[in-house]
Amino acid sequence: MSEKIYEKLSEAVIKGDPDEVKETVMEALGMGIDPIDILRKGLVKGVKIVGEKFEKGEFWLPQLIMAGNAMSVGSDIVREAIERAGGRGVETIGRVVLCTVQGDIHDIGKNIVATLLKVEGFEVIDLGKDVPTERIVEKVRELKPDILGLSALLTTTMIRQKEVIKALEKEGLREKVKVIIGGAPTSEEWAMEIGADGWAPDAPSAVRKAKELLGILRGAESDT
Ligand code: B1M
Repeated sequence: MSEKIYEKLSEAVIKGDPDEVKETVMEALGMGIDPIDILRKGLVKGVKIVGEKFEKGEFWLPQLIMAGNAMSVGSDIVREAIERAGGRGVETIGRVVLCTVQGDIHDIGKNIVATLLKVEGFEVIDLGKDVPTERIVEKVRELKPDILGLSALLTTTMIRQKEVIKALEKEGLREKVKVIIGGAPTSEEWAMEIGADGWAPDAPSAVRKAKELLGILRGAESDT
């Protein structure tokens, strides 16, 4: 039964139909399906297929845009459901400043990371997308976060993650904040190469990594 709904979700994203996405996400939530599964097994699966088709030249930019919009509609509903279920109080376990780097307007994944961090008790200050390096550094100085999260979805923008770390070093701020990076083209190797403190392939791992870096979770537990 759930397999069918995941397929329906994925197809609605591929079609770029926000109404169908909305309707199906609501249906899935009504069935009691875990919001994270709705994302992973339904919406993300669909958007990945769209990305592959775009890469092969089977889909064009308008289809990518339509799928992106449909995905945003769906993930916004899922994020609200996750936040509602989380129901956290005012106490926070750490402050995170998060953004998508300059030149990059992909924010669906970054928004999911923000939601899960909030649900797990982090205070999240989301600077948005296409954020210039200077502004990120300025915000680190001003807000003194425990963690800085940098998302990049393009091979042409992941270099900005390196630029931010260099700029933090130059401003004497690098030792004051842990840096976590993520986004489809990034990797553990890239994180090590640029001197980040951590890398995460998806939103739940980003939460685990953040906790691990703040000593809330031990290394071994973080692998589970
Ligand atoms: Co774009 N796009 N796009 N796009 N787009 C990709 C990334 C691409 C891989 C598609 C492809 O060709 N296969 C390709 C990049 C190729 C490359 O760089 N090698 C691409 C391209 C080329 C482009 C344009 C250049 C197209 C053009 O204009 N010709 C353009 C660039 C615009 C710009 O940024 N300057 C563009 C535009 C767009 C849309 C606006 C239409 C739309 C984005 C809408 C939006 O974000 N609001 C869009 C979309 C939807 C995609 C794909 C299809 C899906 C991205 C997505 O939302 N995935 C994407 C293909 C793909 O990724 N397979 C593609 C779902 C999301 C939940 O996953 O973002 O990976 P993701 O986030 C995950 C993890 O990566 C991780 O956790 C998240 C949740 O689990 N994560 C972190 C992310 N950030 C993290 C941070 C962390 C930790 C983990 O710590 C801080």
